[in-house]
Amino acid sequence: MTQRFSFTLNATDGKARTGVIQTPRGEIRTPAFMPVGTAATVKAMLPENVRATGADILLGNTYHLMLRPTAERIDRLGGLHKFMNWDRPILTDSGGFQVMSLAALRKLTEEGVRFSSHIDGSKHMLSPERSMEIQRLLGSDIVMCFDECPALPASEETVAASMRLSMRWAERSKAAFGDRPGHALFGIQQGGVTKDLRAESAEALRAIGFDGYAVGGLAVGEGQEAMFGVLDYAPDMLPEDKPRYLMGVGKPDDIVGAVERGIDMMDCVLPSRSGRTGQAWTRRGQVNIKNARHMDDPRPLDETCTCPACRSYSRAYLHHVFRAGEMISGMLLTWHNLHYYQELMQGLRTAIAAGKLADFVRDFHALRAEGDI
Ligand code: PRF
Ligand code: ZN
Repeated sequence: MTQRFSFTLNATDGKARTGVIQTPRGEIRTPAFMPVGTAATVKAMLPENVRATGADILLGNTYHLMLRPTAERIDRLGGLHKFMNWDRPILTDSGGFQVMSLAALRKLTEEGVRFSSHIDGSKHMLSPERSMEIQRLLGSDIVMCFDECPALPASEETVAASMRLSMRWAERSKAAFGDRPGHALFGIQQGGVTKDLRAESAEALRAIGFDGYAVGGLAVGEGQEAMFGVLDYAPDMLPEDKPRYLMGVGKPDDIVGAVERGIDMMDCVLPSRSGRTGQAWTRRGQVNIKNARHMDDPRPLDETCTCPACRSYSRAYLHHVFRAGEMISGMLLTWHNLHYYQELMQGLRTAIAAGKLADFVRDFHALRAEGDI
């Protein structure tokens, strides 16, 4: 029999958890970081190189792919995995969040959202039913419910009305998704920074029943302290035996704080995007390779890192190719950043399994406090 979708918890340390999500396309070790492959590519990286950094799963986007090259075309070409040459699991976001941040002329109704493409102005519609259809055509392994995520700060009435709409859409998403063995559907909790609304949302999602549960609506302008405030209680409201996914987070210290609070999965454009703008992330924090202090520096970005950028190139070279606008700059820094993120996740998994997360987190913060040298 084919492997179905399942989640096994192997160990906990405080609220932190480590385990494995089994899918027909392979295992996802948790806590997991998912590199973002919005347009059917993790920018500047070959899929085999993304895998070499330690990624078990990628994230793809309904919004971008429905506009270009379209979900129907990807389906005719054999699905997203074949199209982009990545045969491991793919999670797809449902589109609502991206419509609200990228599309022009959005019109939101109970039915869904009508919008104009940010690429060519053409008119489109997304609804729970259409989002489920697109994610099915793409061949997504983990499908996200269609939701709406208000930017913060917003009034409590606005957040409550939006959350309740998302919960009605969650029910429609589940009905439209149907029964698809080996594929998972995740619900998305909303409710901003209001505990009662988070509880109401979690209750609504649990009543519908999902294969996993996301904490949505965070990292949208509230700041780390407020986000951690919500994460102090929100994951506990979700079923213990299902994966918990924090959407769109974050910086390395956000990731560590989220894992300490019981989050199992995360995604963020940060390591890939900042690699293309000359920002590197290391054990000692952020390094701006554009800075003139690197111009004559023969040392690697991080002497303990085993990525190709650190094994074979100096800071002086990385600085030079960035300044010269050479494509290898984005390639090397993206590779380093994704390698660093995956090494951080492996460190967290190992520490949780050993019951030594507190020591790991102390060392993580201590080295960053020293800064780049
Ligand atoms: N909902 C969806 N995608 C998202 C978010 C959300 O709330 C966020 C919030 N950080 C990022 N991506 N569907
Ligand atoms: Zn490196």
